[in-house]
Order: sequence, then structure tokens, then C-alpha cells
Amino acid sequence: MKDILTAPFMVEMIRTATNMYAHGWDERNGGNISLLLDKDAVSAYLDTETVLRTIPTGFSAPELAGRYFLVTGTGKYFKNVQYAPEVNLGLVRIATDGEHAELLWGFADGGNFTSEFPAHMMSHVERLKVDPNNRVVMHCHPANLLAMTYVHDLDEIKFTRTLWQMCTECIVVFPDGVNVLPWMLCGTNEIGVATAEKMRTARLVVWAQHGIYGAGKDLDETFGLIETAEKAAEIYMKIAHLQLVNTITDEQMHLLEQRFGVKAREGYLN
Ligand code: 2HA
Ligand code: ZN
Repeated sequence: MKDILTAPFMVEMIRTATNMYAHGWDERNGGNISLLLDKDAVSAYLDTETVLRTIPTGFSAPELAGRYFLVTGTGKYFKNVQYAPEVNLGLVRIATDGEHAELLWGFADGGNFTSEFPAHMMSHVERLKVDPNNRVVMHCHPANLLAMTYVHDLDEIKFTRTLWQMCTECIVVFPDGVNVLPWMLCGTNEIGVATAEKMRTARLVVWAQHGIYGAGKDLDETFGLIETAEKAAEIYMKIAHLQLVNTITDEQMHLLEQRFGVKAREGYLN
């Protein structure tokens, strides 16, 4: 059995959490990541028959029974992941009943998966329906996106259009736009259901006055998605109080669609 700390998925997870902390997106215990793993990738590093603990999830996700996830721990700090991965991360398999998680590795101090496990697992279910290659759900608290939810209309078309107008590449990176949830109590099944519902039509879901969720096929892509939206929000926060003289027009957006072979979300451009 190979050392799991050398597994590419583990190395990438540790690098990503470290990088997210470095970007200031994950203060204290803020943020969480879940990475769906293939059984073959896991069994090269772990005896998948040895379950360390069985943890109730508090929700039902039979669609994910038997699926493996590497996930950040509740109350754990992203800044510490690189120094003690086996304490701050856990590798779980969703049990056959869809209502428990079987811990196979990690959470070595008796810890548990992220408080946002419902939002993560329900989002995986919905994204996999849209895109069978989806592997990542990522949540964090980037300052400019958060700031924007205090001063910008939360209407999804308006919010998306503003972000697209802030950097030329935005419409190319997230042509599906950004969905927005109003403030809701975090860590609950309710926000999990609402987030997953929003994940059906976009890979980015803003939680007003809280943060953002991103989904994608790997950690790099999902990080890049949030990074691009956060950059756009940063530009917005730099200019929102100034007189707007220029913008990217819808005509120019259509040129970008053609040049990069993407299709903006239906009804979002004139
Ligand atoms: O504590 O970000 O939303 C982790 C969180 C909760
Ligand atoms: Zn959060």
C-alpha cells in the first residue's frame, strides 16, 4: 500500500487549501472543500474494508452511496491543512443507506466532516446529473464577492451581467453565470437543498453576506472559477462608486461567445 500523503489527489487538496488560505478566502475555520474520488484511486492507498468510524450525516443521499470523498473537517483551519492533513482532512465513503459516512482515513483527533456537508453532498448529486465529470465542490469567503452582496442587486441576471462586464474573460470562464441565494442560516439541510437547486443551472452560487460555492471537474478548475469571479467583484468594488464611462457591451459579449465557442446563459444577453 502506498503512502496516502503522496497520492496526487491528496497533494492537490493540500496545495489548494493552502492557496485558498493565502488568497484570504478562508479566515479561521472558514470554507470547506469536498473532492469526489474514484474507488481505484483510493484503494491504491487504503484498505477500503477498514472503516474507522461511522458518522451519521443527518440527511439522505442514496445517489452517493458507495462514493468516496476527501473532505475538510468541521472547525478546522485551512492554514493548518498542510501541517497536519490527517487531522484537518478526512476520507469518507457514503454508506449504502445514504445516511451515514464511513471514515476510512483522517479526522485523527476524533473530528468530523465540514458543517456544510449537506450543501456539499447535495450539490455533488445535482452537478453530477448535469456533468458526470464533476468532482469538486468548494466553498469560501472571498472579500469582494461578499462585499458586492451588500451593495449590488441580488437579482441573478443583474449580478451575473455586472461580473461579466468587469473583466473580458468572465463570460468565457462562467458563461452559465452566477446564481445567488439570499442570506440563509448556514450549516443546515435547508441551505444545502437551496444550494443544490441553484447548482442545477450554474457552477457558481453566491451566498449573500457569506461567501460563494463553486463546482468543477477538478480542484484547479474550481479554484480558477472562484478566482475569476472574485477578480471581477474586486474590479466592481473599485469602480462602483465612480462614474461609469465605459463597459463591455452585449455586442462585444457576443463576439467573445463566437471567438471562444461558449454560449452565454439563455436570456442573459440582449
Ligand atoms: O465554517 O465556511 O459556512 C466553515 C464555513 C461555514
Ligand atoms: Zn462559510
